[in-house]
Amino acid sequence: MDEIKLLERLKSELSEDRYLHSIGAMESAGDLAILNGVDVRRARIAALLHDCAKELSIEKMLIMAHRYKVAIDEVSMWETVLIHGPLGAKIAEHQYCVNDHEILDAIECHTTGKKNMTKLDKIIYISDYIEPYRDFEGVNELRRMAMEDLDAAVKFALDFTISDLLNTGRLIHPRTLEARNHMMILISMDKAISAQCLKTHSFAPFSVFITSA
Ligand code: DGI
Ligand code: FE
Ligand code: FE
Repeated sequence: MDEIKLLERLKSELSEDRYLHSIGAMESAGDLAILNGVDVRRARIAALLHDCAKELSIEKMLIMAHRYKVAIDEVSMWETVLIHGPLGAKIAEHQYCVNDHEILDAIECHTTGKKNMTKLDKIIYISDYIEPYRDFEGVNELRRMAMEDLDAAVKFALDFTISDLLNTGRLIHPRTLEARNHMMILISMDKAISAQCLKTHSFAPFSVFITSA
């Protein structure tokens, strides 16, 4: 399906607000893709479809999860909002004819994140947060951060989500925690490598591990 057909179909499936949110995410994802050297078409399609399962009733979600063999883990059983990511990937594949696995993976993990996210995964995760229709305290700061440093923005957004989950007494999915820990380690490693490169004027990044061993 081309972008126009996807838009038409999605519009008929979603409420106006959710549709506008999806269009907003598509625009933000396109911008971030250019800045990060990611295929713009892929990023736009993934962002457009990321919430295609979000408005299904819980009954329909469970029926479709069964049909498409989406496993529902213990946390998602209690926090059913988490099902729309993995189920959305299956709906994108079977109902919107998307067969690009990088797009499907980005839709799948857009709510929790996961360990080892690709650049595309990160772009979809953060576009969902910063798209132009989103309005929460700190959103402009996060928008600026995302344009400058994708990893820092993803880590910030994961921290924000986790504190919100703690403050509101909800379950934290292991993938949310894994994503946050992974991003923190990645950023710390980058900092250590940059510091070492500056110190030694060397561009051999692995020297940091050799000298600190
Ligand atoms: O679908 P959207 O509303 O556009 O945004 P989303 O898919 O990022 O998030 C949907 C909700 O999922 C949002 O309220 C945050 C929540 N969420 C993210 N990670 C977790 C989570 N909820 C629980 N209980 N546990 C998580 O680990
Ligand atoms: Fe979502
Ligand atoms: Fe969303």
